[in-house]
Amino acid sequence: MLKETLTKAFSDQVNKEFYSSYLYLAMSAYAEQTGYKGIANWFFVQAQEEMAHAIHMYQYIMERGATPGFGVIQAPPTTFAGIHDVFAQVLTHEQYVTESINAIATQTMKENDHAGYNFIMWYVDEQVEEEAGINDILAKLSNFGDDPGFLYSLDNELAARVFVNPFP
Ligand code: OFO
Repeated sequence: MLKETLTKAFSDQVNKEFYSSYLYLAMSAYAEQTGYKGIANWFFVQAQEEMAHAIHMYQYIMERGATPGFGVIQAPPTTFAGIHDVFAQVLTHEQYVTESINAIATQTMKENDHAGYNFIMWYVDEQVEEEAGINDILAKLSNFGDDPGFLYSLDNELAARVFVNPFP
């Protein structure tokens, strides 16, 4: 059975994953309302992924015989200072999530919970991928973000993203 301390850590993380989903939905709405339908799609897919993370982690707590804790999910910001600002805020948020996931990994090691460690390592890798993807978009925005032609092609590129359930 998952220890109480780890149950709390995993439950808090479930809340953060739900918040991430909510944040990306707000970003999707902003992008759509400012005319970037492809970027809105990218955020919508991201919101679905975060929801999948939350549910996956919730199910893991249950599978380990523990009772998940529930809390308030904070309201996300809804106004942004442009597309570059949105992605800059995504990076800051994902760095915060990475720290949180790493702290859980450390805690599972300290508490000798090998199964929990194994579970959370998927998320450690996932955060590396997520940060790399955002850094890539941010680098392009820094280099070419003032060019409307680039923003048009970025919007088209991000329109192609499709949700694939990471835990089928
Ligand atoms: Fe759940 O991966 Fe980002 O936050």
